[in-house]
Parts: sequence; structure tokens; C-alpha cells
Amino acid sequence: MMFEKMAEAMQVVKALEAVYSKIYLRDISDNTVLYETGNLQQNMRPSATHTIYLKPNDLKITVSGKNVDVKMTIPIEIHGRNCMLELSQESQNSLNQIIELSITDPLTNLYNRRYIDERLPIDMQTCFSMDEPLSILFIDIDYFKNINDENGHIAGDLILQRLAELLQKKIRKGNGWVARYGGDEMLICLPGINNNIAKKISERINKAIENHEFNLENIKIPVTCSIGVQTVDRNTGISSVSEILSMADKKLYSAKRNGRNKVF
Ligand code: GH3
Ligand code: MG
Repeated sequence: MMFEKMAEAMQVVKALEAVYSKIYLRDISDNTVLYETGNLQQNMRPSATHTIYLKPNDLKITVSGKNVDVKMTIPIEIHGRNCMLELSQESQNSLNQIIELSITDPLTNLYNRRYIDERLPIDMQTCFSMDEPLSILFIDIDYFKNINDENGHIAGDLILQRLAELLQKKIRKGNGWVARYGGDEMLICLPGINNNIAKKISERINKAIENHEFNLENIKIPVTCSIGVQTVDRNTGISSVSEILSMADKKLYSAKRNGRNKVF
């Protein structure tokens, strides 16, 4: 493929960026990089629809663990200069990593609010269609503001992380999932679990938190939580996520009002 001007070649490169995650354009006489994705602020996508024929001379596929990287090199000529166009395609795994990041809370590594909003309606529908219950545990640290005020925000962050680890250990994968609803409020979803069992699980979690040693620089910080438990099934007449969350929140509020470190 021959281009009269650099601008013409750049139009093609910019169009290819819609498909390829990384593009290099090199002058092969001295290996100088004429263009690299992300390093040039230009908007030169062709406005008209047209077809360009490019003949690759090399296609390299590298498999490393779960990653598959595809790299293609295409010789082109720009205004008499011999150049090489390198096109790299990010593997599907990178896309999965991006999706994973979008549903993960960065501080605690738990699922985030977006995951709750997307996953909870699916789990509710699945349970209702199989005539099974679904339980929600709303867990909130007692007087967390005081913990922050007395020990600092960084200590507060560490407590959130340790609590997240503890909660994840308590819920076996496949039995349910743990998310950070926001601030010091965590949510556990237990599909197929009735209210009786959900309350027992909550009591166990409550005691485990109370007995856990949250040690920061040799200082033991007492941490307790209040838990609101809400169970729904297809006869409860609740189908929206906001309704179940609001009911669980009311239970949590009762636990707080009744002295905290309690399950309601
Ligand atoms: P209650 O027993 O009623 O739940 O009291 P509380 O102090 O836990 O409740 P409140 O809602 O007054 O305070 C929550 C605190 O959580 C306030 C906020 O600064 C803190 N917080 C929220 N997100 C984070 C965070 O990511 N890191 C830290 N360190 N603190 C946070
Ligand atoms: Mg709190």
C-alpha cells in the first residue's frame, strides 16, 4: 500500500484505532516511531466510507497464561519512505479485566454498588422462578465515624479492608456474594436462603466481627456491626431492588436503635 502523504496514512491509522488497541507506525530505514497510539492528539478519521487493502506480512499470536496477544505487521510506503504498521489487539482477557474492575470496589476488593444493581434483580428473578427465598444482609459498622476520628482515616480504611476479608471468608463462593454498598455499609446476598438460616448466619458474622482482633500498630480497635436481615420470596410482593434494600435498611435501623451490635 502506498500513500502520497503522511496525512493520508494517518487517516488510515486513526480509522484502525477503532479496532486495534495499540498501533505503531515505524520508518524501517532507521526504526524511528512516526506514530504510537495515545502519543499524538490528532483526529484524522476519514469521514467518507471507503475500503483500504493492506497486506500483512507477519501475524504473531502469543499465548501467555490466560492472555492471548495478536500482533500484525504491514509494510506500507509513505511518500517514498518504507514504513511498517504494527497492529496489536488486546486479548479478550483484558476486556474481562476491565469488566471485573468496573464491578469491584477498589478499597475492599468486594463487589461494588454497580454489581449490586446489576446482579440483585437477576438473583431475585432466578429465586422467584424456582420458588426459592432470597435473603439480604445489610451490615453497618457501629460508630465508624468515632473509629476514624480516634485512629485516623487510614486506620479506618484498614478496618474496612479487614472486615471485607472476614466477610468474604464467612460466605463460601457459590452460596452468595459480598459487596460494599457504600461507606461503612456492606451487603451480603444469599440466594435460596430462608430467613431462619439468614438470621443464624448473621448472628455468626456478628459474633465473628466482635471477637476478631482488629490490631493496628499494636493497638486493638474494638469493632462491632449491626445487621439488618430481609428475606423475600415470590409471594412477598417485592420485585424491585430498591424495595428489598429499603426493607433491609429499615431492619438495620432497628438494630441500631436497639443498642447496636445486634441482628434484626
Ligand atoms: P452508626 O453506628 O450509626 O452507623 O454510626 P457511624 O459513625 O458508623 O455512622 P455515620 O454514617 O455517622 O459515619 C460513617 C462514617 O464512615 C463517616 C465516614 O467518614 C466514614 N467513611 C465512609 N467511607 C469511608 C472510607 O472509605 N474510609 C474511611 N476511613 N471512612 C469512611
Ligand atoms: Mg456505621
